Amino acid sequence: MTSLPHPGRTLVMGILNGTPDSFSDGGRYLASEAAIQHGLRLLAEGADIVDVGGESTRPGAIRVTAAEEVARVLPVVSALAAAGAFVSVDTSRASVAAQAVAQGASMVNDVSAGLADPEMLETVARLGVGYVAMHWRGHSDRMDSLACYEDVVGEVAGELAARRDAALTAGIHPARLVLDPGLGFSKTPAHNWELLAGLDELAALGQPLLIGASRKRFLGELLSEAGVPRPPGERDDATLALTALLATRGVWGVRTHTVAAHRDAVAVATRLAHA
Ligand code: PMM
Repeated sequence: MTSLPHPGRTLVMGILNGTPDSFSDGGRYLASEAAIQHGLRLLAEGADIVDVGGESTRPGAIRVTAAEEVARVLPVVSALAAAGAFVSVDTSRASVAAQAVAQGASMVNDVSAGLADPEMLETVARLGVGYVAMHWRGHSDRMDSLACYEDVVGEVAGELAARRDAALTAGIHPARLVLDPGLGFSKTPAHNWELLAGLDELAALGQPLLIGASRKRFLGELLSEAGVPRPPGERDDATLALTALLATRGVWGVRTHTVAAHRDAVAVATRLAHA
Protein backbone atom coordinates (compact mmCIF):
# COMPACT_ATOMS: atom_id res chain seq x y z
CA MET A 1 0.00 0.00 0.00
CA THR A 2 1.40 3.35 -1.03
CA SER A 3 0.49 6.61 0.61
CA LEU A 4 0.82 10.02 -1.00
CA PRO A 5 3.84 12.17 -0.22
CA HIS A 6 3.08 15.21 1.97
CA PRO A 7 6.41 17.02 2.42
CA GLY A 8 4.93 20.10 4.14
CA ARG A 9 5.23 22.21 0.99
CA THR A 10 3.79 22.07 -2.51
CA LEU A 11 5.35 19.13 -4.23
CA VAL A 12 6.84 19.18 -7.69
CA MET A 13 5.81 16.57 -10.24
CA GLY A 14 8.20 16.41 -13.19
CA ILE A 15 6.68 15.72 -16.60
CA LEU A 16 8.19 12.89 -18.60
CA ASN A 17 6.35 12.57 -21.85
CA GLY A 18 6.58 9.29 -23.70
CA THR A 19 8.56 8.54 -26.76
CA PRO A 20 7.60 10.08 -30.12
CA ASP A 21 5.27 8.27 -32.47
CA SER A 22 7.46 6.71 -35.11
CA PHE A 23 9.77 4.27 -33.39
CA SER A 24 10.48 0.60 -33.80
CA ASP A 25 13.16 -1.82 -32.62
CA GLY A 26 16.43 0.02 -32.02
CA GLY A 27 14.69 3.37 -32.33
CA ARG A 28 12.35 2.35 -29.57
CA TYR A 29 15.22 1.28 -27.34
CA LEU A 30 17.08 4.55 -27.88
CA ALA A 31 13.90 6.53 -27.22
CA SER A 32 13.31 4.65 -23.96
CA GLU A 33 16.91 5.25 -22.96
CA ALA A 34 16.54 8.98 -23.66
CA ALA A 35 13.34 9.11 -21.61
CA ILE A 36 15.00 7.28 -18.71
CA GLN A 37 17.96 9.67 -18.77
CA HIS A 38 15.59 12.64 -18.75
CA GLY A 39 13.64 11.10 -15.86
CA LEU A 40 16.86 10.62 -13.88
CA ARG A 41 17.68 14.28 -14.49
CA LEU A 42 14.26 15.30 -13.17
CA LEU A 43 14.89 13.14 -10.11
CA ALA A 44 18.33 14.69 -9.53
CA GLU A 45 16.77 18.15 -9.82
CA GLY A 46 14.47 17.30 -6.93
CA ALA A 47 11.27 15.96 -8.49
CA ASP A 48 9.02 14.62 -5.74
CA ILE A 49 7.13 12.63 -8.38
CA VAL A 50 8.06 11.73 -11.95
CA ASP A 51 4.96 11.48 -14.14
CA VAL A 52 5.51 9.08 -17.02
CA GLY A 53 3.06 9.28 -19.92
CA GLY A 54 2.91 7.49 -23.27
CA GLU A 55 -0.10 9.13 -24.83
CA SER A 56 -0.40 12.75 -25.95
CA THR A 57 -3.43 14.52 -24.53
CA ARG A 58 -2.99 17.73 -26.47
CA PRO A 59 -6.15 19.14 -28.07
CA GLY A 60 -6.78 17.30 -31.33
CA ALA A 61 -4.43 14.39 -30.56
CA ILE A 62 -5.44 10.91 -31.76
CA ARG A 63 -5.22 8.04 -29.25
CA VAL A 64 -2.40 5.49 -29.39
CA THR A 65 -3.19 1.80 -28.83
CA ALA A 66 -2.84 0.23 -25.38
CA ALA A 67 0.03 -1.93 -26.68
CA GLU A 68 1.89 1.14 -27.93
CA GLU A 69 1.29 2.97 -24.67
CA VAL A 70 2.63 0.01 -22.68
CA ALA A 71 5.71 -0.23 -24.89
CA ARG A 72 6.42 3.45 -24.31
CA VAL A 73 5.91 3.66 -20.56
CA LEU A 74 6.84 0.34 -18.95
CA PRO A 75 10.64 0.38 -19.48
CA VAL A 76 10.73 3.96 -18.25
CA VAL A 77 8.55 3.35 -15.19
CA SER A 78 10.58 0.31 -14.29
CA ALA A 79 13.98 2.01 -14.58
CA LEU A 80 12.92 5.12 -12.65
CA ALA A 81 11.22 3.16 -9.87
CA ALA A 82 14.38 1.06 -9.57
CA ALA A 83 16.35 4.30 -9.21
CA GLY A 84 14.17 5.24 -6.23
CA ALA A 85 11.75 7.67 -7.88
CA PHE A 86 8.14 8.02 -6.77
CA VAL A 87 6.64 7.34 -10.20
CA SER A 88 3.18 8.16 -11.41
CA VAL A 89 1.85 6.79 -14.67
CA ASP A 90 -0.15 9.22 -16.78
CA THR A 91 -2.75 6.93 -18.32
CA SER A 92 -6.50 6.59 -18.74
CA ARG A 93 -6.32 2.83 -19.29
CA ALA A 94 -6.73 0.41 -16.38
CA SER A 95 -4.59 -2.24 -18.08
CA VAL A 96 -1.69 0.18 -18.54
CA ALA A 97 -2.08 1.41 -14.95
CA ALA A 98 -1.94 -2.14 -13.57
CA GLN A 99 1.15 -3.06 -15.59
CA ALA A 100 2.90 0.16 -14.60
CA VAL A 101 2.17 -0.46 -10.90
CA ALA A 102 3.56 -3.97 -11.31
CA GLN A 103 6.75 -2.31 -12.58
CA GLY A 104 6.96 -0.02 -9.55
CA ALA A 105 4.66 2.97 -10.18
CA SER A 106 3.19 4.35 -6.95
CA MET A 107 0.43 6.51 -8.39
CA VAL A 108 -1.95 6.62 -11.36
CA ASN A 109 -2.53 10.02 -12.98
CA ASP A 110 -5.75 9.65 -14.94
CA VAL A 111 -6.74 12.71 -17.00
CA SER A 112 -10.21 11.20 -17.42
CA ALA A 113 -10.89 10.52 -13.71
CA GLY A 114 -12.13 7.05 -14.60
CA LEU A 115 -14.47 8.14 -17.37
CA ALA A 116 -12.38 6.77 -20.26
CA ASP A 117 -12.18 3.22 -18.89
CA PRO A 118 -14.92 1.67 -16.72
CA GLU A 119 -12.34 -0.64 -15.10
CA MET A 120 -10.06 2.15 -13.88
CA LEU A 121 -11.46 3.04 -10.46
CA GLU A 122 -11.82 -0.56 -9.28
CA THR A 123 -8.36 -1.37 -10.62
CA VAL A 124 -6.75 1.50 -8.71
CA ALA A 125 -8.67 0.58 -5.56
CA ARG A 126 -7.39 -2.99 -5.82
CA LEU A 127 -3.82 -1.88 -6.49
CA GLY A 128 -3.87 0.38 -3.40
CA VAL A 129 -1.87 3.19 -5.00
CA GLY A 130 -2.38 6.97 -5.24
CA TYR A 131 -4.84 8.30 -7.80
CA VAL A 132 -5.10 11.70 -9.48
CA ALA A 133 -8.61 12.28 -10.81
CA MET A 134 -8.55 15.14 -13.32
CA HIS A 135 -11.59 17.03 -14.59
CA TRP A 136 -12.36 15.76 -18.09
CA ARG A 137 -15.25 15.91 -20.50
CA GLY A 138 -14.00 13.93 -23.50
CA HIS A 139 -11.02 12.69 -25.48
CA SER A 140 -8.56 15.11 -27.07
CA ASP A 141 -10.06 14.91 -30.56
CA ARG A 142 -13.23 16.61 -29.32
CA MET A 143 -12.40 18.24 -26.01
CA ASP A 144 -12.32 21.81 -27.32
CA SER A 145 -15.95 21.51 -28.45
CA LEU A 146 -16.92 20.61 -24.86
CA ALA A 147 -15.60 23.85 -23.34
CA CYS A 148 -19.10 25.23 -22.61
CA TYR A 149 -19.90 26.50 -19.12
CA GLU A 150 -22.20 29.05 -17.51
CA ASP A 151 -20.26 28.91 -14.24
CA VAL A 152 -16.96 27.14 -14.88
CA VAL A 153 -15.84 26.96 -11.25
CA GLY A 154 -19.18 25.65 -10.00
CA GLU A 155 -19.52 23.14 -12.82
CA VAL A 156 -15.97 21.82 -12.59
CA ALA A 157 -16.32 21.55 -8.79
CA GLY A 158 -19.61 19.67 -9.22
CA GLU A 159 -18.24 17.30 -11.85
CA LEU A 160 -15.09 16.68 -9.80
CA ALA A 161 -17.22 15.99 -6.73
CA ALA A 162 -19.04 13.31 -8.72
CA ARG A 163 -15.71 11.72 -9.73
CA ARG A 164 -14.47 11.91 -6.12
CA ASP A 165 -17.60 10.11 -4.98
CA ALA A 166 -17.24 7.48 -7.71
CA ALA A 167 -13.61 6.89 -6.74
CA LEU A 168 -14.44 6.54 -3.05
CA THR A 169 -17.38 4.25 -3.81
CA ALA A 170 -15.08 2.06 -5.90
CA GLY A 171 -12.87 1.68 -2.82
CA ILE A 172 -10.05 4.15 -3.43
CA HIS A 173 -8.87 5.32 -0.01
CA PRO A 174 -9.55 9.04 0.57
CA ALA A 175 -5.93 9.49 1.73
CA ARG A 176 -4.77 8.40 -1.73
CA LEU A 177 -7.06 10.61 -3.83
CA VAL A 178 -5.96 13.87 -5.47
CA LEU A 179 -8.18 16.12 -7.61
CA ASP A 180 -7.09 18.29 -10.53
CA PRO A 181 -9.18 20.90 -12.42
CA GLY A 182 -7.55 19.90 -15.72
CA LEU A 183 -6.39 23.25 -17.10
CA GLY A 184 -6.78 23.32 -20.87
CA PHE A 185 -8.92 20.18 -21.03
CA SER A 186 -12.24 21.37 -22.42
CA LYS A 187 -11.37 24.82 -21.11
CA THR A 188 -10.59 28.09 -22.83
CA PRO A 189 -7.85 30.34 -21.47
CA ALA A 190 -10.52 32.43 -19.71
CA HIS A 191 -11.91 29.28 -18.04
CA ASN A 192 -8.42 28.37 -16.80
CA TRP A 193 -7.96 31.77 -15.17
CA GLU A 194 -11.37 31.58 -13.52
CA LEU A 195 -10.53 28.14 -12.15
CA LEU A 196 -7.19 29.34 -10.79
CA ALA A 197 -8.93 32.29 -9.13
CA GLY A 198 -11.59 29.95 -7.73
CA LEU A 199 -9.32 27.29 -6.27
CA ASP A 200 -10.87 27.64 -2.81
CA GLU A 201 -14.09 26.16 -4.14
CA LEU A 202 -12.13 23.17 -5.47
CA ALA A 203 -10.14 22.82 -2.23
CA ALA A 204 -13.49 22.65 -0.42
CA LEU A 205 -14.02 19.25 -2.07
CA GLY A 206 -11.74 17.99 0.69
CA GLN A 207 -8.96 16.37 -1.35
CA PRO A 208 -5.44 17.61 -2.17
CA LEU A 209 -5.20 19.57 -5.44
CA LEU A 210 -2.74 19.09 -8.29
CA ILE A 211 -2.39 21.84 -10.91
CA GLY A 212 -0.91 21.33 -14.39
CA ALA A 213 -0.24 24.72 -15.97
CA SER A 214 3.26 24.14 -17.33
CA ARG A 215 3.79 25.72 -20.78
CA LYS A 216 0.08 25.55 -21.53
CA ARG A 217 -1.67 27.49 -24.26
CA PHE A 218 -3.36 29.98 -21.89
CA LEU A 219 0.10 31.21 -20.81
CA GLY A 220 1.16 31.53 -24.45
CA GLU A 221 -1.95 33.57 -25.12
CA LEU A 222 -1.41 35.80 -22.07
CA LEU A 223 2.11 36.61 -23.29
CA SER A 224 1.14 37.18 -26.94
CA GLU A 225 2.87 39.91 -28.86
CA ALA A 226 1.17 41.44 -31.87
CA GLY A 227 -1.39 38.65 -31.74
CA VAL A 228 1.27 35.91 -31.86
CA PRO A 229 1.19 33.54 -28.84
CA ARG A 230 4.47 33.02 -26.97
CA PRO A 231 5.83 29.58 -28.03
CA PRO A 232 5.76 26.71 -25.47
CA GLY A 233 9.52 26.78 -24.82
CA GLU A 234 9.28 30.43 -23.71
CA ARG A 235 6.51 29.99 -21.16
CA ASP A 236 8.58 28.66 -18.25
CA ASP A 237 9.01 31.95 -16.40
CA ALA A 238 5.25 32.52 -16.45
CA THR A 239 4.68 28.95 -15.28
CA LEU A 240 7.10 29.60 -12.42
CA ALA A 241 5.31 32.79 -11.38
CA LEU A 242 2.05 30.86 -11.24
CA THR A 243 3.64 28.07 -9.20
CA ALA A 244 4.93 30.54 -6.61
CA LEU A 245 1.43 31.97 -6.24
CA LEU A 246 -0.17 28.53 -6.07
CA ALA A 247 2.34 27.37 -3.47
CA THR A 248 1.34 30.26 -1.18
CA ARG A 249 -2.24 29.02 -1.54
CA GLY A 250 -1.36 25.55 -0.35
CA VAL A 251 -1.94 23.41 -3.43
CA TRP A 252 -0.66 19.86 -2.93
CA GLY A 253 1.33 19.70 -6.15
CA VAL A 254 2.24 21.28 -9.47
CA ARG A 255 2.98 19.34 -12.66
CA THR A 256 5.91 20.91 -14.47
CA HIS A 257 8.58 20.57 -17.13
CA THR A 258 11.29 22.47 -15.19
CA VAL A 259 11.79 20.83 -11.82
CA ALA A 260 14.82 22.65 -10.36
CA ALA A 261 13.35 26.11 -10.87
CA HIS A 262 10.04 24.98 -9.45
CA ARG A 263 11.65 23.57 -6.33
CA ASP A 264 13.28 26.98 -5.79
CA ALA A 265 10.00 28.83 -6.32
CA VAL A 266 8.23 26.51 -3.89
CA ALA A 267 11.01 27.00 -1.32
CA VAL A 268 10.57 30.79 -1.51
CA ALA A 269 6.78 30.60 -1.24
CA THR A 270 6.93 28.16 1.67
CA ARG A 271 9.46 30.25 3.59
CA LEU A 272 7.35 33.36 3.13
CA ALA A 273 4.22 31.55 4.29
CA HIS A 274 6.03 30.59 7.51
CA ALA A 275 7.67 34.00 8.18
N1 PMM B 1 -1.93 17.95 -18.46
C1 PMM B 1 -1.43 17.20 -19.45
C2 PMM B 1 -1.19 15.83 -19.27
N2 PMM B 1 -1.47 15.24 -18.11
N3 PMM B 1 -2.25 15.38 -15.89
C3 PMM B 1 -2.77 16.09 -14.89
N4 PMM B 1 -3.05 15.50 -13.71
N5 PMM B 1 -3.02 17.43 -15.01
C4 PMM B 1 -2.77 18.10 -16.16
O1 PMM B 1 -3.05 19.31 -16.22
C5 PMM B 1 -2.22 17.36 -17.26
C6 PMM B 1 -1.98 15.98 -17.08
C7 PMM B 1 -1.13 17.84 -20.77
O2 PMM B 1 0.02 18.58 -20.68
P1 PMM B 1 1.41 18.10 -21.37
O3 PMM B 1 1.05 17.81 -22.80
O4 PMM B 1 2.32 19.26 -21.19
O5 PMM B 1 1.86 16.89 -20.61
